[in-house]
Amino acid sequence: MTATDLVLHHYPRSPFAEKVRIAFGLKGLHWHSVIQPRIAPKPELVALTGGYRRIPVLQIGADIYCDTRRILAELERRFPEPTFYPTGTRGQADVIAAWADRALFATALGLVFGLNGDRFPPELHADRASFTSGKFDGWDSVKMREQLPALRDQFRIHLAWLSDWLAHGDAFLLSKAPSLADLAVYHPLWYARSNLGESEGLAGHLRLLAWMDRVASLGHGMVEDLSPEHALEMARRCQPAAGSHSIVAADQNAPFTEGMMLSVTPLDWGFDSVIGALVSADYDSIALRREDPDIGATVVHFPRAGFAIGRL
Ligand SMILES: N[C@@H](CCC(=O)N[C@@H](CS)C(=O)NCC(=O)O)C(=O)O
Repeated sequence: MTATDLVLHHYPRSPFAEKVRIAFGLKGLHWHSVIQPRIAPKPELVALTGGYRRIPVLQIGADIYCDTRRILAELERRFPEPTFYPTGTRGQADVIAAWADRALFATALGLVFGLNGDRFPPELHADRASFTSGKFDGWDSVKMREQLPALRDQFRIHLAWLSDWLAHGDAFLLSKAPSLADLAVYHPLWYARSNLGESEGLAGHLRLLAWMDRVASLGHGMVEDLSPEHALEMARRCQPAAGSHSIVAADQNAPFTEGMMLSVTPLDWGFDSVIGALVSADYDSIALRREDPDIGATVVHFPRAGFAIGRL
């Protein structure tokens, strides 16, 4: 393995991980798969991130990319062709992704847990209840089931919007070629379809199902398994890449200076903060450097959309 190899920390049933796996397929990339646990604790993941436990996480040497928004931005930077943004789709694709990653995902998740909640182990419910700090009805199966009629309504509306949209006749949502919008809209529907089949309205949307099959056929790229120990060893052996070290000095909140200690915390769920010294920041990305007693220095990269930055 080399310092620029792509290592994805994930687990098979994670919808957000599926977004990245399909992104690998779209770009035809070779990557290494590290399977992480579905519930905390995740010692071999947080050693790399400094506390962030969400899935997926992309590791390239000692650079650690958190959140699919930041992961896809990095893949686009390193492997620009084929692009996630066919001509004219930047901006549109980002707005659609923000809707799909929150509203569409939350509806699909609510439906799966509302219908199948009893089949998931109690440890998963307990973990997700603390992970979401009381959102989603405290992850209580009975309360989640009570939400089903409302969630079904919402899901059917979402499906109808998407199906109407595809009436334009192009193969993908924003153009003849796939874009980031397709990846983002696909993963919650993949999650619903793989857990619930085509009930809950999908069966009535043949155009949408055909589009899902087209996205699925992008595949997952070329994948090789890797153990968590090997991934940690990789981080130990590598130095974080120097990068461009650009810092937006006149930030809207307060000036940023290289090396200042900051925290970065998700705004939606999984509110674990990562603390580190500022390496770089621009309008939609921020990177912190931290030292782990076992693996040494890592730089942890986040998007700014959906994250709060705190000054220590
Ligand atoms: N906005 C994040 C969301 C990530 C997320 O919520 N992932 C889920 C799995 S699909 C998660 O981490 N769940 C808790 C866990 O797996 O520990 C992203 O785009 O990566």
